[in-house]
Amino acid sequence: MSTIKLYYFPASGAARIALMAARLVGVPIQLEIVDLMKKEQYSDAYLKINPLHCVPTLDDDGFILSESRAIACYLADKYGINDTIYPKDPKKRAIVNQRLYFDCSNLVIKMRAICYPIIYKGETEIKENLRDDFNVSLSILDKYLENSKWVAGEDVTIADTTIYASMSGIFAIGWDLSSFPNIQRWLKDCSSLPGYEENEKGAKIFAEAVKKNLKQ
Ligand SMILES: N[C@@H](CCC(=O)N[C@@H](CS)C(=O)NCC(=O)O)C(=O)O
Repeated sequence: MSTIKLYYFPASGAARIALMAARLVGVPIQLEIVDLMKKEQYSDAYLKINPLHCVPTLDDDGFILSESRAIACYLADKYGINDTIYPKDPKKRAIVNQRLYFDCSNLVIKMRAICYPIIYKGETEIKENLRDDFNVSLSILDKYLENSKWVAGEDVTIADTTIYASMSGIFAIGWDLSSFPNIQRWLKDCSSLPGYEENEKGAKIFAEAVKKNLKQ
């Protein structure tokens, strides 16, 4: 098999979605760091492979793919050795897809609304309405986990690695999860996922970038 490259930056939750999917699938990848702090995503070479100038981007022997969740699905489809992490059964797969879309269209939007103004725009506190809004989304995630071990059923799937990678940055700032017992239980289970430690490193960098700008 030729080398699969993943253009990556540790603090990026999106990049860690792709990384954790690769670790879950068990396919070897070579990480190519794109330093967002140095604006390397705007280099001519990178813009050629990803005009959206963001990480992650996958290069599988010349097949170029961006969008973290699309990368996760592709890796599971192409290299997954079992049928559970991204099921072929249409209904099971639909639930995994629903969770992936819930992550990108809801959880991440609300997480970014809180964190990005603090990291990039001089905001120094978490606005109450944004906190409440994010907690509403977390209550939905908690509900999904009420009757199942993992976010899309009894088996671990790429929906778990995705939501975990997405949310671990904001959780690492010390988000109050006391009202979400099922999320707390799931987070403990996530510590056994492949790629967990690598993800944690990046999540901590992200959380530090938020915390250093927050008023004490
Ligand atoms: N929907 C995309 C989002 C990717 C994204 O926004 N990546 C950010 C880091 S989390 C980035 O590279 N930003 C740099 C830029 O947009 O210039 C995905 O999930 O892959």
